Amino acid sequence: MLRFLTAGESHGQALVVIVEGLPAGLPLGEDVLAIDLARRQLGYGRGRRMAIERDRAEILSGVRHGETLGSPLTLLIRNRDWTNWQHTMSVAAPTDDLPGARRAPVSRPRPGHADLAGALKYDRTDLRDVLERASARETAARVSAGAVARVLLSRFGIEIASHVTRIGDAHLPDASSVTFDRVRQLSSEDDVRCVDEAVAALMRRAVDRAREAGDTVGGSFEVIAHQVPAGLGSYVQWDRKLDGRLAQAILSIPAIKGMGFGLAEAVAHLPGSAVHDEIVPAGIHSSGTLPGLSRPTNHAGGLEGGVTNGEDVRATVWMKPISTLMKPLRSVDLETMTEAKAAIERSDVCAVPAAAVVGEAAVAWVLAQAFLERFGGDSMGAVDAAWRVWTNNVARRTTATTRPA
Ligand code: EPS
Repeated sequence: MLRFLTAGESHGQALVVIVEGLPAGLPLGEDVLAIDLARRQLGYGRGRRMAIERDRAEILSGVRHGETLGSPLTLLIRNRDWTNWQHTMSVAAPTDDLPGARRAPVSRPRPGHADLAGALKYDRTDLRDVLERASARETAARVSAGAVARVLLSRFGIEIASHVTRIGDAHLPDASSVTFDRVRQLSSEDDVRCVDEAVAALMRRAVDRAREAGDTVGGSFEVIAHQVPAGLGSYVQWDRKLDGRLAQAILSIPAIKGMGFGLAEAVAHLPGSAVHDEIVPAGIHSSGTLPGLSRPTNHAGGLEGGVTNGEDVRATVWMKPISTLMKPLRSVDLETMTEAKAAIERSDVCAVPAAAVVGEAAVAWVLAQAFLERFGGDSMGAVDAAWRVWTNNVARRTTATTRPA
């Protein structure tokens, strides 16, 4: 079973990830992990923290001479900001010589953040004890795990990309018509990652307006996984359905409030004939990964019955505006139980482009899990062999010329 856990506070020393269940023999190095970590740091509307950090995952275990060993992989992402927080975030109990926090305790929960619910749940009075772990900083750890998953998937031709479809009132008129190839062409240095330059300019303006108003702005993005084999996930049990598993991974990203596959919410008002994707014999080109078959549309977003169907997996995701407002909303000071403005922490005005990169990591992770459930083994040699059997079988089943008369 492929699994990972993360640890680390936003202003603690580091984030740590332990990944277990990788087959031995997968080529892996730190440079490839750095690519997605750098992409996550970008984005028009990001705050000052991103100017401090240069996220890089160090591999502490599980790899030798450039290949995985089958043993747990440990990744360490140091927080450069730690030097400014070592007293406030000190592990040791405060003493007379070192009185601990240099920053005042946080007592005014931000509406929309985990502050209030977390303080009650863990019985903490300084909300910093909650917000440090609830912070979206933790997504750097998830992105490094997702980058490992991406390395595995890319060996079998599976690619994942994302694009921003809305920021505030600026949106693409028809995101579903955007092809994977167009999304793949987006530069990793693009600060909005929208396929339409005119819409991107409006998106930047929406962020500027929010910043000037002391406000924040949300949006939406789409993650597309390309060349996904059919048959990942299963319809036989509720918790094996891959759409449900992808949704769990995506909805657990901070500030994500909803998502849908393919047509998403439009399935609620269109007739069945306009929703379901016809199946036709392929000419020279099949639409997805099934030779001999083609789907003229992909409204299902690559999943039918909770199982991948060979088309691109397409997930649209909605992100709320970040909850730290420079013009704060009303809250209650939990020390005095009197009305007060919510606390202000350093934050971002908009993190939709960054969240899209985290969304890619979530999709990569779940697909890699499902891939190894289907084709897994202790070594990459075993995985490669299982994959060859599958691709031969699919070709035999779906190509008319090879079928017996
Ligand atoms: C983030 C790091 C955080 C925030 C942001 C995302 O750093 P800091 O709290 O030091 O500014 O910039 O987190 C939030 C907006 C949030 O609400 O938690 C990161 O690394 O992505």
